[in-house]
Amino acid sequence: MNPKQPNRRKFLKNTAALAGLAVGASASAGPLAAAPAPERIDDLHKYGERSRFVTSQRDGCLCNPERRLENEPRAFGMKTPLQDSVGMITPASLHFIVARGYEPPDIDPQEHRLLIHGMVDRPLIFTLGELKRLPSVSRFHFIECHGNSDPAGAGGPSRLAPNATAQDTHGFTSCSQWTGVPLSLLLKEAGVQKGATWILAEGSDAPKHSKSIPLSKALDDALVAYGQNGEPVRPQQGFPLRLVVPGWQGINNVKFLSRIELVDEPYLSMSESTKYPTLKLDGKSRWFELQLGPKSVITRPSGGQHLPVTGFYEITGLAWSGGGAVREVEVSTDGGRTWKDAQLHGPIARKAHTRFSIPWNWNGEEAVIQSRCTDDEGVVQPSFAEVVKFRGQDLDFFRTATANLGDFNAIQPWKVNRDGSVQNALV
Ligand SMILES: Nc1nc2c(c(=O)[nH]1)N[C@H]1C(S)=C(S)[C@@H](COP(=O)(O)O)O[C@H]1N2
Ligand SMILES: [Mo]
Repeated sequence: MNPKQPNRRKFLKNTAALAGLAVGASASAGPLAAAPAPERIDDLHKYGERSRFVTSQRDGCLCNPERRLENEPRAFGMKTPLQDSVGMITPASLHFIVARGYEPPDIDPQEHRLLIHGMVDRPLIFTLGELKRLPSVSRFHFIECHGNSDPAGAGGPSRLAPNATAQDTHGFTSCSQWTGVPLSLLLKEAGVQKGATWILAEGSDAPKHSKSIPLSKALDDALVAYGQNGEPVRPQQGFPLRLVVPGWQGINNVKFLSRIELVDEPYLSMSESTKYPTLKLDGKSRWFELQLGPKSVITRPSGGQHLPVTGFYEITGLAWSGGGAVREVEVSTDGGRTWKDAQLHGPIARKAHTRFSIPWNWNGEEAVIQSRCTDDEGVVQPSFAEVVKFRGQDLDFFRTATANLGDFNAIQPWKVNRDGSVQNALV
């Protein structure tokens, strides 16, 4: 045994910050896999795949476990592994999925049509080819389910669990670059009639998911998207056409978009009433509060991760808001007593995920780390205590609620324990 070994180990520990750089550790490539078969190599040259060592994946849950109608499959949700994310874009394969229990329809884009009708001068039918001839825009936007990060209802148990990951707590948000035609352009072509105040957007999946959206929003920045991160929108995200309604609750972003009707009142269609837990006919629910508030979450270090040594770490995460661009993100490493400005990584796009980071030296003591987003409109992300107070609820309410409340945007604290483990510290 080499007597110098223990000292060397100690040295490594103490200079943990630069351990990866300072030592000429034996850089082994590890075991090599057998080369793929020639046909497989040809395929990979044509359409790539990620390394077999990268295993990050979506994770599933049943959003509403009880069936409400006969013959209705259970709605399902698959969450994005935010804890593994880098940058601001979600790869399409990892974009979260919320579906009414049905697999994406197998739509032939040649056959697909978009109908615009109702209170218009000229009802129009567009093929995909016709839409692609029109002037296009590409914009970064997040899509977030209003149930994301909600500790109430079905999301509760895993959301509140000490071992919850950022995927468990915040995985119902993703960000893509969407390419398509501004809806305002299509509506102008059709000629919106006086008196029309809402649109009803409908998809062509089995339950014909539909949603009423105020005309003002439709004319403002809604997008009829056929592209996602440089390729056609994926089936799980609404191939071949989806509505993108920037910064508003996910439910508005109708996938497999096939019909837009101009109407003079909201329709409260089946998917936006019976399937929409926020809307309960109890006289107290907040209807038509559609814009999502400022939110952020530290993705590294985050729940379930582990800090192997003391010393330097970059704290990094994502911030976003339906209120526009992210103006500022502050980070606290002392349980919210003091806050420091994090660095925002560009491009900082409106109603898009924004990556932030801040350097941190972990001294080995217990630490509670959290982030706080302020958006363009000056709205600041609230603490859990503030949300509870504002809504007139208590913690038990969150533990026992049977439905998501929605729009829960409280600050997410993670606790770093002395042994380097990181856990959910929301409650
Ligand atoms: N056609 C259709 N559009 C839909 C849905 C659906 O089930 N069918 N789910 C809605 C809900 S509730 C959300 S949160 C978003 C999720 O979009 P994603 O699955 O692309 O992440 O799509 C919305 N649009
Ligand atoms: Mo949703």
